[in-house]
Amino acid sequence: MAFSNIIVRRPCPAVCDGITSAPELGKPDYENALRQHDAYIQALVSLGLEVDVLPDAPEFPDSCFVEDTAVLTRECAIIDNPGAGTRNAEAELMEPIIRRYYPEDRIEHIVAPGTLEGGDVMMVGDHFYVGRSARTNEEGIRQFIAILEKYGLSGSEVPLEEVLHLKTGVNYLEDNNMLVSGEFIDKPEFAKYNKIVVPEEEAYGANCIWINGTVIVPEGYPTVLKAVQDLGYETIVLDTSEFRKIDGGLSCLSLRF
Ligand code: CIR
Repeated sequence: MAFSNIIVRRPCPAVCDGITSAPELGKPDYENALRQHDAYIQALVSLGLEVDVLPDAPEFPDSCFVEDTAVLTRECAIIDNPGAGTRNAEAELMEPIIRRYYPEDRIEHIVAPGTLEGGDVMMVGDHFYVGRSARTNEEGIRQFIAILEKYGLSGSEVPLEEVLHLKTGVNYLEDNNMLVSGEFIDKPEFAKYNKIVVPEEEAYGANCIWINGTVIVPEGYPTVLKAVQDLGYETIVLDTSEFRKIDGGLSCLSLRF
């Protein structure tokens, strides 16, 4: 598997008012968020990817987290119905962009009362794990799996208890390697993978992204970085501290396909 395209959206000034479960971390600094986003784009360009940089969407504080708006598979694009009220219309905003890349008959939708956010979807080859969370409900998962099956893909539900999105705590690095933290360490559905256990104090570091053999790791998580390097991956370290303040991480900032 290889990615050739990435879609990102520039953070808007209102990013400072993004949804957060950790107000004690303070509000993001907009200028610094832009610098961190610049570095993210540069890293992706350095990996040879075509990066589609969308302009900021000032009316949506969390709109730089494009991952939640759609799930892009090798067979079809699924436009999400985000469960967060203030984020719901971000999916509509993204749809015309996605239509540039997928033919009309390969565009699918999650519709009410179903909700689903892409942060809850983890791709492992042709199988997609979907977290049942505060943002992604049972009906959204039912619709999602039915769409996947129409295209010869498969999906299964993973109930979440603690974290915001599935990929907040578990991420697949290809080659059977999976970074797991917290509630995901002992989940039976992940027993068959080579699990790299992320220590509690580095939990945020579980949100790494694999891009064509290179793993991008957030700055400040040395145990995670070493574990990923020990697996033989090339690594790029990026500072995402401004996005962390509003529960965002490396995967949330892009759609990769
Ligand atoms: C939110 O609460 O929706 C944003 N502040 C963070 C979204 C993170 N996205 C992701 O994990 N895919």
